[in-house]
Amino acid sequence: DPYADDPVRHPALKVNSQRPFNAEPPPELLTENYITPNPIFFTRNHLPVPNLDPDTYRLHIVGAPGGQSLSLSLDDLHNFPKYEITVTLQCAGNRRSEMTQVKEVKGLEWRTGAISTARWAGARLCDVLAQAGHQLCKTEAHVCFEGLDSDPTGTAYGASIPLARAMDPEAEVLLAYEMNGQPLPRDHGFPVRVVVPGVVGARHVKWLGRVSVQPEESYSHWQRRDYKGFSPSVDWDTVDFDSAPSIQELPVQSAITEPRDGETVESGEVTIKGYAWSGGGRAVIRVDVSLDGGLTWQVAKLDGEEQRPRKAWAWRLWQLQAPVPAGQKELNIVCKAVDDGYNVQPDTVAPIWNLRGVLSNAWHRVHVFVAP
Ligand code: MTE
Ligand code: MO
Repeated sequence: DPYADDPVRHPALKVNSQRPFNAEPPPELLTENYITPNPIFFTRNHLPVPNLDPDTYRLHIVGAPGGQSLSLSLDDLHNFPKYEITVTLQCAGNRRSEMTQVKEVKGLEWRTGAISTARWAGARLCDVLAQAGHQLCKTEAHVCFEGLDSDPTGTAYGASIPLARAMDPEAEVLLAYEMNGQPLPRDHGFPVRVVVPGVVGARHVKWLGRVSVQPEESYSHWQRRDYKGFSPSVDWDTVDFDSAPSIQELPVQSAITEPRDGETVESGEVTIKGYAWSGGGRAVIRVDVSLDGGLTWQVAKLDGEEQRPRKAWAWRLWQLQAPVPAGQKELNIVCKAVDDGYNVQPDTVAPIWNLRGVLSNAWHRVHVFVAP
């Protein structure tokens, strides 16, 4: 069993798949803390977790023509200036289970928990690439990442991001060796992973082994044949993966974490909690909440760290305390977020349905009963 050596996991996690391990925290735990504690941070593995020795670990950086290739130990990486930033990571498949309700999709049944937030610390990718002789270039180029996890045929997990993002100091792409002040846990990429703020989880390659700069995107299955969006009309017989760009920045997202669907709430006052986040460093400027299925709206209070313009890498948690309208037996609670580009979430799932069930960001709806 190639998974026999996987680490022990926290019992509160809701497991979507045991081998490879995929799990999310229950919603009420997810928004209990602005920074997600490491043991309940959602986990998305495609392969067995490699067991890497930090003393012999080397990160290979392929040098630029005229530059030099680097073979970096963990100590070497610590010798680069250290940066620490708060970044929310979201899987492209977060909330996929709501797409399944419209029509079957291929993928893990994530509910609202394939998203978490941590303080990540490490070296900046741009500093490491510069040492290997890389510079911004006028022609198209991509930075390709390879993981040290691999399938029985030896194929490793891989992904890429545009060189322009990798070289931009303002984009703050990290080669992270710490998560919330601790060495990375094994499930989250020990000893080194990529953190690409504002970009879909799939590009944050864990157990990083190799970095190279190439004229084209990574040839990895997960870059080219997965993590792309399509029209609702496209099915598995007609899909042409080369026709769509790889997902990089994600659209604006929000979800209700309390109360839970089907719960009974007290009459009088109800407290509604959730999270909101947008890709590309776009800040969440507002979350609207409805108790009547979207007929009338109230503005929620945003909690969490203030955000830097164009560098809003982390989510906002939000809450609303609202009187339960007298005589109501049920509430149809809805939330929707707005980012600083005034991008909004679509109101329903059907028009954004896609065969892989990615980019599921319709208004989140929770139906509850009011105690008599
Ligand atoms: N990196 C490697 N090497 N192998 C993987 O399976 N999964 C990716 C990404 N990096 C993956 C990987 C996907 S799809 C996501 S959403 C994030 O890691 C999840 O990161 P987490 O498990 O730390 O939450
Ligand atoms: Mo993912």
